[in-house]
Amino acid sequence: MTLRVGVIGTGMIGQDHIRRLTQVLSGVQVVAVSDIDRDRAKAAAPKGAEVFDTLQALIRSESVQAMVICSWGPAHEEALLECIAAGKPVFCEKPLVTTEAAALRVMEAEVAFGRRLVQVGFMRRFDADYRRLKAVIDGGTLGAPLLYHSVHRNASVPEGLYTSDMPLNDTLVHDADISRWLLDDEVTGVEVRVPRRSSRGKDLRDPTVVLLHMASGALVDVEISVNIGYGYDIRGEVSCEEGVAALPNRPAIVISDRHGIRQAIPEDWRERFIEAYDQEFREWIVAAARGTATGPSTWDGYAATLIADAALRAVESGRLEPIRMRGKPALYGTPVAVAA
Ligand code: NAD
Ligand code: ISE
Repeated sequence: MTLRVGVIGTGMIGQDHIRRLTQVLSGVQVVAVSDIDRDRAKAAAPKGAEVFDTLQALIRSESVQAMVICSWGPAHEEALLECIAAGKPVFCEKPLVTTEAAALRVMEAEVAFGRRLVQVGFMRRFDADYRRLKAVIDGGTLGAPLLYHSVHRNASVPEGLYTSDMPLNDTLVHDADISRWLLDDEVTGVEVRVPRRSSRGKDLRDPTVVLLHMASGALVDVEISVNIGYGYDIRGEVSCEEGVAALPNRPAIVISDRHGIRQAIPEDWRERFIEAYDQEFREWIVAAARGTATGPSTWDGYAATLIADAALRAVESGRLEPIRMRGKPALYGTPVAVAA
């Protein structure tokens, strides 16, 4: 069976996902697209796909069985609620939504529907290296995780489009999600420090250092640098009671020349996580064909939104900002225990 998919938002990642859905993966076909910029949607539409003027018409179309949302974060809620009302499985790029109230509305709609329909685009959970790192921690041979160091460096971000709050509500959400998933833990509070600013970022608050306080008592420090210049550099190291486990450097050709011995660094997220995005969609297609969703859930999107909100409060207050999550609905599995 071929899953017939509609895509909303045909910008940078929308186009990349259309490429993988049409040229890389099997069992799936992009039959419809939509973007507030109609010309962009037209240019991105694969051969034979219909271009819709409104997301409502696209989502309700009988030719569409499942949806992929790649519009800007503030536009996600409207599309998600339409998908849930239509009972259609939906892959939604991160962030799930941009406010706590919106996250709760989406969660309430999905819980009322009674089955998981939403998968959030936290692709690191599908990356082979992160999966191996998690297997080591879960295996228990290194003892309890105490500290996690997460480094998230972008070569650059689009000037004008990427605003000062985005290191915390757009970029940090990946580190927040991977920390919760790797440590099987929840975040209970957030601190933020802003060191000397990089002159490369002009008015941006860049870099930032974020400290996530976990329910178990473990601590996570995150470096967010979004104008590092040299490439897309993602690192992670977990310090446990009996040892340390770290993500490997990405395998790459080693060049030896008159400048020394070098390995290439990925240019951006498309290159670094190319296999992870492919795998997240492979797993999404299997679940969506069964009328449901797997992997990062609305609950995980809600948690990331609360963490981003707390980080934005913390950067203003200079204090530890607490996070209070709602009770976890049964639809999303077992709650995490909080340390006494
Ligand atoms: P982009 O600006 O290149 O593209 C967004 C597109 O959405 C634009 O074409 C815009 O016209 C369209 N759009 C906006 N509002 C819309 C609406 N209401 N209806 C229809 N179309 C609408 O941005 P991007 O970099 O492609 O990012 C899109 C989303 O993907 C964001 O949520 C971003 O955080 C996420 N993203 C995720 C990753 C990742 O690593 N998982 C990487 C990049 C972007
Ligand atoms: C972008 O939206 C992503 O999700 C990338 O993975 C991240 O590295 C980047 O900072 C975000 O802007």
